[in-house]
Amino acid sequence: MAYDDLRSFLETLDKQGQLLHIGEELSPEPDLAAAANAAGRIGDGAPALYFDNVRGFTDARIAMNVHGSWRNHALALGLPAATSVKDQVEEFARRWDAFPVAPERREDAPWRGNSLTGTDVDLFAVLPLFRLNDGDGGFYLDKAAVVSRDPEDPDNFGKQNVGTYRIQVIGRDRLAFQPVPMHDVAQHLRKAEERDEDLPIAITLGNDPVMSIVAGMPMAYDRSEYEMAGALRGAPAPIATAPHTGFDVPWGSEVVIEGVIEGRKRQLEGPFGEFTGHYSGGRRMPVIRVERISYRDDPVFESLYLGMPWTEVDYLVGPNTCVPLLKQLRAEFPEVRAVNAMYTHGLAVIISTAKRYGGFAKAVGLRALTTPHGLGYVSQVIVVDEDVDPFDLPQVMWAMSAKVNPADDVVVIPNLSVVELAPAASPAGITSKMLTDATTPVAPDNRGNFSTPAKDLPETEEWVGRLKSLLAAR
Ligand SMILES: [Mn+2]
Repeated sequence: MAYDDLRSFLETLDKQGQLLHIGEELSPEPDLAAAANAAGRIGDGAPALYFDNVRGFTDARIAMNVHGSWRNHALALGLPAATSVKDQVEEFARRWDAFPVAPERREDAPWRGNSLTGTDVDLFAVLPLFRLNDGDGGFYLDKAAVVSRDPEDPDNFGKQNVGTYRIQVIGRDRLAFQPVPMHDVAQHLRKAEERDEDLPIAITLGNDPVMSIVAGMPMAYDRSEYEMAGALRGAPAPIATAPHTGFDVPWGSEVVIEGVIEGRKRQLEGPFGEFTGHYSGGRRMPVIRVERISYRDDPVFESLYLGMPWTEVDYLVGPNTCVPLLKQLRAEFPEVRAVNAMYTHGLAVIISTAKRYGGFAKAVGLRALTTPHGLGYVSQVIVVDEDVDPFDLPQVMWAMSAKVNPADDVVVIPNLSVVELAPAASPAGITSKMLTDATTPVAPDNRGNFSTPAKDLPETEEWVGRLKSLLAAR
């Protein structure tokens, strides 16, 4: 089942009991964010939240926590709600192989129905804005799919990027924008600024659930997120031409905001409670001038609470970070079995791999640091044997405790790149990185006294079944 817009997905969530409509009158602050924060504290079955009675807003519809549980993430991929995390990641990896699936261009985008242009542009007239964490410096758009093109190669569909970045509303027609240097939009902006140009941009809000997943996915620079969305949906992604920029944007968006990043201009942005569980302070960031807003009738404003994990953002970017790392590593090392990059957007990553020869596991771990995602995130890598499930943390801790001789198996490399938001980096954007080889050494690496592994008995699996049926029959 492929959803063409947010609304059709919300209907399915509702039918599946995975959407909670809160109709009682609430305050925009702190109720909306506190409710979404609480959704992350009630367990893995948490529903999406839908609000339409918010004090001070006469006409607001707000959706939060749409991807904020494994049940909702499964439904977003068109899988049964009860699908396990492991099976969701495996199915995601299987669908990846269908890339590229060409998008389907449609003419009748519903957001063409309403627009504000020129001096009528007013973000506050369209969006029911509210703050998320109590130390935030303002209102944020934190779940947008942002479209930009390579100014040196604007007709290249693959280099057109769709990404999620943090965006602060700083005026009726002004936004501050954070392009992390490792992300594709930063390359677009750098090229535009080198040419002394503004960078046109389209910010789409309230998208179909797979679009939100691919917009946060670490893909190679020239790979199209729309073609990946088609692979994950199992159906071409519906796109339409944005009226002001001419960019390809999702057909089903609730709101499409178009304008330019003003070249060589910076303005204070922040603070903002981040996915790291810490605020990032105010910094000078690029500024967007909004020139047109298009929106559907009765637009739904989608937002996402983030802060101390786990919150919606961790569900949203968990599998979409694991699978690209797995595929990028396997392209050179087919021995790689699984990658768990679920922790703080992959600042820490666990990889399981078979080994060809002594030293091989360290090579796999080092390669993870130089994948597109590794350059900006992967700071700690733990490599485990092929029979350790990296998603099973007791097994990982067994490998850490039994297989590691710290002097030989822990490698620290100083002064590598990381997102400026990483709290432990020093200076911001620079960090040392640690590789822990928690695999059993193989020849010619003859270190340790590992002798024969004590594996589960051959009869154990049969006994698991027998014990389960004996228990069920009690
Ligand atoms: Mn891209």
